[in-house]
Amino acid sequence: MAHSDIICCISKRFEQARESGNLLFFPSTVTKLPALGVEFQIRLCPALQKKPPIPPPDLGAIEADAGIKSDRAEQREKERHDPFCPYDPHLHLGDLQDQDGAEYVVLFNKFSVVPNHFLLVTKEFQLQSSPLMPSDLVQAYSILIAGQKAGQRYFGFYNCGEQSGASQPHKHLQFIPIEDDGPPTERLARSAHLEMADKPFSLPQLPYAHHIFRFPSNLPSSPPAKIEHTLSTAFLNLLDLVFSTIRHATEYPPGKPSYNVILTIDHMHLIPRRTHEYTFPETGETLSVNALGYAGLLLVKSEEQLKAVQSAGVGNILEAVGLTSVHEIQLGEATTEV
Ligand code: B4P
Repeated sequence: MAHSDIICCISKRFEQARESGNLLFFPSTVTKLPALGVEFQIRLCPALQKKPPIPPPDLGAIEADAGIKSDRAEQREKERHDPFCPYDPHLHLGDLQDQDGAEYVVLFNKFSVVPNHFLLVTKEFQLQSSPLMPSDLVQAYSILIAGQKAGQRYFGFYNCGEQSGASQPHKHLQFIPIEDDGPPTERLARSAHLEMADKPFSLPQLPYAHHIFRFPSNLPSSPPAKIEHTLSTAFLNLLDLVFSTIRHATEYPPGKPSYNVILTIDHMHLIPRRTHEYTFPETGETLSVNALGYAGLLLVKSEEQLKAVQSAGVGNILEAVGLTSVHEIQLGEATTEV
């Protein structure tokens, strides 16, 4: 299937899936919160408190089994609860395959807070804690290009590792439509003036560690081999910086590093993560943060949580669940015109 076929009827198919009752849509309201030189969006969705529970996957055991790579381990993996295999056919948008044979299914998010939120899932089970492969990146970017050509803009994100905010261990990237020129932190990245166009950079006004790469402006119309090379090189360079940031961090949790990825037509952002949730000091309540938080889109499930976020400050929350920005180990620092 072509990427454009996934995009073309998405709104109609979203409504069909919703009407069938197989896709659950949770209404929400958005509060804009100016912080760190940009307007963050805090989405309040009380209805999510009634989201049906999904059996928690045994992440530790799955990682251990993947390390063993025996037939028995593979069988055990398959037997565990995996919402993407087998997937719900009512949520199925199509299949994608790249020239090297890597296969994917595209599914609507079953628990949608924004319309047309969909997932790119590896057909065979792969670990969510594994890095993005060139084929993952190319498929994701091709979806963004198809959206752009159809006049529908999306951005992609990937929650990698136990502390990243991911809840499902089967490898999947997610896509959310962008209403305007956002998401918010992408707006900041776009306004950055770079001394060296082909080097990773960070934004001085953001207190948390993050690493961004700007793609050449002609990338969407470049030959496939150039797209693959650019995306893969960018990812590896940014991942190196994530590992380097983590090595400099004190008290980083043991185990595989966790990080978030945000992919737009113009940039790739990687954000190292220390922990998946923020604990409000006054109440001890927690707030889960995934890649969307670092895109500038936080999700809260009650008015109290919204007030608590406003009082704690978005920058403090993102710094606490990520790592403190250490500019001297970064290759480049941008100056922004905001
Ligand atoms: P993960 O990477 O594992 O985790 P997540 O997006 O943080 O979602 P989580 O499941 O932790 O939900 P949460 O209450 O925090 O992604 C797994 C994805 O698979 C999720 O999108 C999940 O809904 C989806 N899924 C699970 N079972 C499925 C099935 N059987 N078939 C198809 N898809 C399935 O957040 C609730 C929802 O709000 C999530 O969808 C989340 O992505 C979304 N969300 C979070 N912040 C948001 C924001 N600021 N704006 C809009 N949406 C937001």
